[in-house]
Amino acid sequence: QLDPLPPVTPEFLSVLNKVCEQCYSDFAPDELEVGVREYILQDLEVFVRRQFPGAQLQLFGSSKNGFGFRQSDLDICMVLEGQETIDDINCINVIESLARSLKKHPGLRNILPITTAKVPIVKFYHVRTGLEGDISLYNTLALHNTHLLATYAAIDRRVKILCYVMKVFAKMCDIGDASRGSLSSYAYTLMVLFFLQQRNPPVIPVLQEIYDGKKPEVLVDGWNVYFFDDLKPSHWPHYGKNTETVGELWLGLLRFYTEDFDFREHVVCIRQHARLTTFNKQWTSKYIVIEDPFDLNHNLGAGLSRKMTNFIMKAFINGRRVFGTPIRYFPPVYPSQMEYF
Ligand code: 3AT
Ligand code: MG
Repeated sequence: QLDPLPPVTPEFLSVLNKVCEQCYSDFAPDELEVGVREYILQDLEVFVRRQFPGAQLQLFGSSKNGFGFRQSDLDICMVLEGQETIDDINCINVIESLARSLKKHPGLRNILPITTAKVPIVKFYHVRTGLEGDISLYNTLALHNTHLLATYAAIDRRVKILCYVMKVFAKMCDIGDASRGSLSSYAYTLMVLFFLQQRNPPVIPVLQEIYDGKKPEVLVDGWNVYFFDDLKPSHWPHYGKNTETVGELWLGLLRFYTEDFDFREHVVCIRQHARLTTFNKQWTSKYIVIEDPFDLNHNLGAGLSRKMTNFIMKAFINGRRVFGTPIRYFPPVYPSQMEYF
């Protein structure tokens, strides 16, 4: 049972909006930092090519999707020229030999190959910048979902700000670390995008549903990664119709996931506007179900325990109360764990 919220005044909404805007300006990296990431990538590529002559390195994740923080990790994908895919055994071999080679790089420390994970990686620490990073192999779907997120981020400034606010909220509530049993940043970003698609009028379209005639098919690892990536007002009838502020949308999001969205029944699914049910997907045993936009067999909530699910839902319920109850404006103070960024 949720407590009723007091009526929101225009003054309060303006405070809420300031808090959201401030959160974005406090954490968004500037152009210099973006350049540093590219520089590290180039340097690593040159180094790695001494052992793997055809190696190509690409950044993905939050270094590229528009929702990066100053201290976000460097997610790097490596492919070998002229080689389309890699099998599991070779993947582990390459990861191990890549790790041995990176240990000789003077600018890196804490080289650690992780070959038991679903996606094998080599982790590293870049001494001069203090950034952590990992290199995975042929993580092609992740490159495509990064591009999808970046395209949504470019449609409307509010998308970007809300995704930042959501990530900060998740880290502050300790519900944003998949390696510790909660959900990844990627999962929370999908929740924000889904909310913005379902808002009335919608803030963003469903890019995977915009095409003329038959849906184009672009297959990667057996999945269709097509989406419309050059949105103009003429492509979407709702363009510019939603004029809510970021503050209104943030409170709207917390209310949506605590008051309206029925987790038992529905799937968080950004690839179609029509509601997809947990029954359709045969995913009824989980309470939080988030479908990957390309790998349709992948539920990002699959690894959540019942306890963690409750913990996450409680964070949203508290968030609704805290952000839905008027207070005077004060600059946000982030707890010490925010040094993570
Ligand atoms: P941070 O700023 O690093 O927290 P991020 O978006 O970079 O946010 P991660 O570093 O956790 O998030 O993940 C890097 C990318 O890997 C993001 C997404 O393209 C892909 N990815 C992460 N988790 C999943 C997942 N469970 N399923 C599919 N792709 C994923
Ligand atoms: Mg990352």
